[in-house]
Formats: sequence, structure tokens, C-alpha cells
Amino acid sequence: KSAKKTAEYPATVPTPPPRAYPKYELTKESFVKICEILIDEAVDDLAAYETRVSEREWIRKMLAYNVLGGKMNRGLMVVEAGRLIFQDRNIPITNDDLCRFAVLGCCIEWLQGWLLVADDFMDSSVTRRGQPCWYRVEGVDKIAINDAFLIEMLMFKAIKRHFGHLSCYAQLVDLVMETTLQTELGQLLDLRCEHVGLNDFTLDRWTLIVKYKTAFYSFYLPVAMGMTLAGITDSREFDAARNILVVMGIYFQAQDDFLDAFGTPEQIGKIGTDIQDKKCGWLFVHAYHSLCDPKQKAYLDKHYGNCSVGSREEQNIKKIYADVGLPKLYADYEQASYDKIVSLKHAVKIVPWSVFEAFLKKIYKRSK
Ligand code: GPP
Ligand code: MG
Ligand code: MG
Ligand code: MG
Repeated sequence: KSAKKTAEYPATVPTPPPRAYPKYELTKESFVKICEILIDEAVDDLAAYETRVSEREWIRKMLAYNVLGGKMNRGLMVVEAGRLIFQDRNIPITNDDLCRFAVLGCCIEWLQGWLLVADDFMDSSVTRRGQPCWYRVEGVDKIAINDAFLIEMLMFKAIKRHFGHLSCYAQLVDLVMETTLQTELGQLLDLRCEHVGLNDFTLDRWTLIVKYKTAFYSFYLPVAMGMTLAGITDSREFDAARNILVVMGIYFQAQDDFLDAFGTPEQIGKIGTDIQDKKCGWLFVHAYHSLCDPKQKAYLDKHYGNCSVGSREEQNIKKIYADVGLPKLYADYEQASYDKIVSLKHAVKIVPWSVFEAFLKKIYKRSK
């Protein structure tokens, strides 16, 4: 008979309580500080899983590499949403409230962190946030896949540690799971493009891809998390917010697609890969279906998805994009998207418009 006692179901490792929250200053530095505390807590908790020092060091390094160093727009928006909802109701917000919104914001940054680790592997990308993609770091390679899963589960542990005792806990977990499923379905549509004929790269297909792979997790999730923690329960308000934020997210991914070809690596921190990856991107869809002449179209047929990073063919395709007037079409699209979003202003009744305005301000005419 084994001397080692096995835990009875449900076997749980106790989740130690969070550390005391620091003073929160409404700055990115304060937000990053919270994120660093979450990394410390995550690594400390791992001792209960019989992890060795070297694995804990790997995880600390891996987390720092992949969840810090971004613009943190998504995470900061949770704090903004929470703060503005409180302000609108004339309820003074406490330091602990602010820190709790920031913890949720950090959780979105961790979600984004694992999505990017996985996305860069799938897109064969080279750099991210101005440094090599994680899977390309010496000694990482396929471990990046497991690391992506680890970041995801450590994020759920952070939610449990900080919100497990609250009545909104189940809703927060459900929100993250639902959003992750949506993102993965969008990623599937995106990745399947490799095996789809260019004629099927329509604007409808593009819209569906980006709504799912980007809009829900990048735009709806931050505001929905802020709303949930602020105690909003009216599902019509969530629907109204989602409608606006999905439009914003689609616009944001059009920017990402535009910058993939027209942004510099210094600006965007990454090297574009959409042309060699044969992505159903905003630029391609408009060029191929409405702007190219037959000769340009034939060039795309031959080389789109059939050339390497930095190749002459890739350069020529970018030149076609410029020649057919895509930068002008994009500028018009930016303006039209902005106007469309502002026109939806009256759809929300509980969440103040300033929340959406703050988000829009962070992304309108962005170049990084
Ligand atoms: C952005 O696409 C979409 C994601 C990062 C979602 C990934 C989803 C997974 C389930 C892994 P992108 O490839 O255009 O982003 P980037 O240009 O930053 O590589
Ligand atoms: Mg990518
Ligand atoms: Mg991708
Ligand atoms: Mg992209």
C-alpha cells in the first residue's frame, strides 16, 4: 500500500490569498506594478505543485517576456471603464477597487500574451514587441505551445485568487472562456485561409474572421470585465456595449492589416507576415476584388502566399497595394469607421460614453 496519500475528489491545491494592494496612481507604471505582483504570486503558488526551482525560474522569465512590454491598451481600458462607471454614478472609487480593475486588466494582458505566443508560432512570425517571438528564443521552440497553455491557466488562477470569493466570479470566468472560444474560432477561420482559393477572400469573410479573432477579446472583453466588476447585470447593456465594441474591433484589425504592410518594424514592433502567410487581410481583399487590373491580379494569383519575408515578390505586392490607391481607401475607411462608431453613441444607457471615447482615442489613426 502506497504511503503517499492521494487527495480525494475534488483535489484542489489551495489558492493562497493575494498580497496587499499597493497605492494605485492611474498610470501605466502602476498598472505594470500590479502585473508584476501577479507574476510573483503565480510563481509563489507553484511551489504547491512540486515544481523545481528551475521550472519556476522558467515560468517567471517566460511570463515577464510575454505579458509585459506591450502597449497594454486592453488592460488599461478595464481600469478606465471601471473608473468612469464609478464616476458617472458619483460613487467614490477606492484604491482597492482600482487595483481590482487593474488585476482584471492584467488578466486580459495575460490572455493576450498566450494568444500572441501561439499566434506567432502559427503565423511563423519573426519579432513581436521589438524582440524575437518567444518560440524563436534559444531553447524555447515547441515549449512555447505549452507555455501558451500555462499562461492561460495561470491567468485563471489569478482570477480565482483575487475574485474567487466574490459573487461575480462565475460570470468573470464564463466571460473569459466564452471570449477565448470566439477568438479560437476566428483564428481557425484565419488559418484555414491557407487552403482556400483567393476568390473566396471576400470582405464578408474578412469581417467574420476579424470580428472573432480580434474584436471580442480586444474590445468587448475589457469593457465587459469592467462592467461585471462594477456590478452591472442588465444583459441589454452588455449587448449594446458589444455592438459598439465589435465595430471598433473590426476597425482595429483593419489598422493591424494595413500596418502589416505599411508600418515599419520600428513602429509596430513586429515584421509583417500577411503576404507570405496568404492571409485574408484588409489590403488584399480590397486590392484583389475591386482595385487591381488583370495584370496586377495575375501577379497576386502567382505570388500571394508564395513568397518569403522580405522577398522581391513581397515588395512588389506592397507596391501594387500602393499603386492601386489603398492608402487613400484606408484613410477614408478610418474616417467612416470613426463616424460610424460615434453614431452608435445613444445605444448605451448605463455605461457612460466616455468609456468608448477613451478606447477610440487610444486607437484612432494609430501608427503602432
Ligand atoms: C490577431 O491576428 C489575432 C490574434 C492575436 C488572435 C490569436 C488567436 C489564437 C487562438 C492564438 P494577427 O496574426 O494579425 O496579429 P499580429 O499581426 O499581431 O500577428
Ligand atoms: Mg500574427
Ligand atoms: Mg494570426
Ligand atoms: Mg496582423
